[in-house]
Amino acid sequence: MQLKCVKGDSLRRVTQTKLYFAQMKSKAEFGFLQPPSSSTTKKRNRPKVRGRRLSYEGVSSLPDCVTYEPAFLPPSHSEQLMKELMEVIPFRQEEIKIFGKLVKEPRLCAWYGGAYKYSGRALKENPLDSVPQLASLRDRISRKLDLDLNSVLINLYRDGSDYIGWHSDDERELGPSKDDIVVASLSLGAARDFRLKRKDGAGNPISITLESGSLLIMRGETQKLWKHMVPKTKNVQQPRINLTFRFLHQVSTGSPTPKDGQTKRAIVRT
Ligand SMILES: O=C(O)CCC(=O)C(=O)O
Repeated sequence: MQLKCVKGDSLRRVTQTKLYFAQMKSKAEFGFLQPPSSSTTKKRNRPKVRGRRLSYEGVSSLPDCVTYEPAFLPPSHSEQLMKELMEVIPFRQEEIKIFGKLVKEPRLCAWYGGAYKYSGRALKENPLDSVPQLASLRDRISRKLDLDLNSVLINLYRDGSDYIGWHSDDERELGPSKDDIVVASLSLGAARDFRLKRKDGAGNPISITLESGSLLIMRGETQKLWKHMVPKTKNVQQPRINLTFRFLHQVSTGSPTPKDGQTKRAIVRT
């Protein structure tokens, strides 16, 4: 099995992850990818955010600008896709700048799309169409949303100790407009909690469990008004892949700015 561009601890954990997959392969069964969702939301494990107990009301409490489809892909498709992406995507552990200091991201990632900058890191253009599995997902989700998504940030959480902290995806290159940033988030593998909290501190944070094969769509003012995160957990030992499909303005190529919050074929596909 070929490993690309990872070092030290990352290499060890990716190797373990890949070994894990190889073992499962030999059992010819990926049923383990069905999430132990109840264990991730046990009452005693509910964390606090600034002293407040998180709400676990689930899907019904999501804001209007966020929708959740638990079974966008059937289990057999999700399992096959997870295996294939583990083989073909050259996941790397990147460094980002936080308060002027370079730190390793607590997960691995890969970028496919035009050039993009976030957290002080410049992501180079990398054609999404070079990976047929990604192109096919992009097309399917784009048709669903009637919007041409043209990029994807892929996160690999090797186990429950990998996470992503509070943030919003509000970079100016994202769209189709600044008041309607669309992020379509597909989850594969281990189920993980996903949290949302208002930037103005109003209300309780919300937490839902993102199942394998699920599609969470954030749009409208989600990125303007809310932050989101995937916390660490001791209850998850299996890997998870998350693909966040985005609409990226190709600023440098002078692509037209979309009108009315919708754009069709406005972006030159990478
Ligand atoms: O893994 C997830 O579900 C969230 C990923 C995310 O927030 C991001 O890539 O910006």
